Amino acid sequence: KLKNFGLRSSPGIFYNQPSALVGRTDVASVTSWLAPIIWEGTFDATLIDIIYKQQNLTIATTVFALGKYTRFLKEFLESAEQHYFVGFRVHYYLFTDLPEEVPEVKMGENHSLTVRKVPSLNRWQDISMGRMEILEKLTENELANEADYIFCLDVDTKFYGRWGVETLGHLVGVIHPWFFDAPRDRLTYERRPESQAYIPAGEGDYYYTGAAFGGSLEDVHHLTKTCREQMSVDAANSIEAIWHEESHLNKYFLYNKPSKLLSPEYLWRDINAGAAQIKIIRFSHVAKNNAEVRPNP
Ligand code: 2GW
Ligand code: MN
Repeated sequence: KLKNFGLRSSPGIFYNQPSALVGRTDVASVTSWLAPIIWEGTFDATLIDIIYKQQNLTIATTVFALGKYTRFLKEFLESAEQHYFVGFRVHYYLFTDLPEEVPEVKMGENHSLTVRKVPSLNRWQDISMGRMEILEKLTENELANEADYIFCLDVDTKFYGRWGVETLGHLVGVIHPWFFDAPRDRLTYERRPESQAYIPAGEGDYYYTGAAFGGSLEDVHHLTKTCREQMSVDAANSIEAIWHEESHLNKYFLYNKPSKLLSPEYLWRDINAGAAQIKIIRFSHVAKNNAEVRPNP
C-alpha cells in the first residue's frame, strides 16, 4: 500500500531554513551506510508533519499485555495519546489474555484500539518470543490494506515526548539506551555459535532494543518471519539466545541494515541517569518490580 509520492511541500508554508553546515555536533546523525539517526535537533517537526500529512498514512502499533503486565496499559495508552503520532491515523492492536482488564482510555482523533485475545503462556520467554509469531501473522495479509507502517512496542513503557512521523521508514531500529557509547565487543549479542542469533566477535554495528522496532508492513513481516524461524531452529536444538528475541533482532539488523535508526531518546529507561546527548526523553521503560510482575522466573 505504500505509494511513494515523494516528500512534497507546497508554496506559502514557512519554516526554518535547513542548513548544509549547522547540525548536531555531539552525536552522529547518519550511520556508515547512510541511514539517518534521529535525534532532537536533526529534524523540523513542523515541516515533516506538513510533508507527511499529505500522504494520508495509517500507522499500526502492536503491544502485548499478558498476565500482570496489563497493569502497564493505562499509562502506556494515556501517554501515547498525548505524544504518539498526534494528528495522524493510528490503529493499536493490543494482544492480551485478560481483555476484561484493558482500561478504558479515550482515544484521540483518528486513533483506534483493537483488543485481541491470545492464550495465556506460562514461560515468560514464550510470551516475549511468541510476539514474533503473532506479528508475523498480523503483517502477512491482514494489515495489507489497513496500514502503511507498523511499530511494535513493549508495554512496560511510557511516552514523555513527541514520537512522530520523523520515525517512519522501511526498516527502523532503536539504539538501546545502555549501549549507545559501547565498543562492539561489549555489546550483549549472542556469542554461542550454536544459536542462530550468533554474532562473531569483531562484527556488529549497534545494539538495538527489542522493545521498539518497526517499518513498512513488508519489511516488518520479513523481520518477524525470519526471527520466528531462527527461534524455532534454536528451540529444536534446545538453545535459547541470551536476550531471547532481542538477540535475534540484533542478528537480523546486522545483516539487514535498518534504513532509519532512532536514538535512545526513543527508548530510555526511567532508572537511567541522564546523558549530555539526550536533550529529550520521548519514550522510556518504566521502573518495574520484576519480582512482582514476573511470576515465573
Ligand atoms: C513475564 C515475566 C518475565 C518477563 C516478561 C513477562 C511478560 C512480558 C509478561 O508476563 N506479560 C507480557 O505481556 N510481557 C510482554 O513482553 C510485554 O509486552 C513486555 O513489555 C514484553 C517484554 O517483556 P519485558 O518488558 O519484561 O522485557 P524487558 O523490558 O526486560 O525487555 C527486553 O528484553 C526482552 C527479551 O528478554 C524483550 O526483547 C524486550 O522487548 C526487551 O525490551
Ligand atoms: Mn520491557
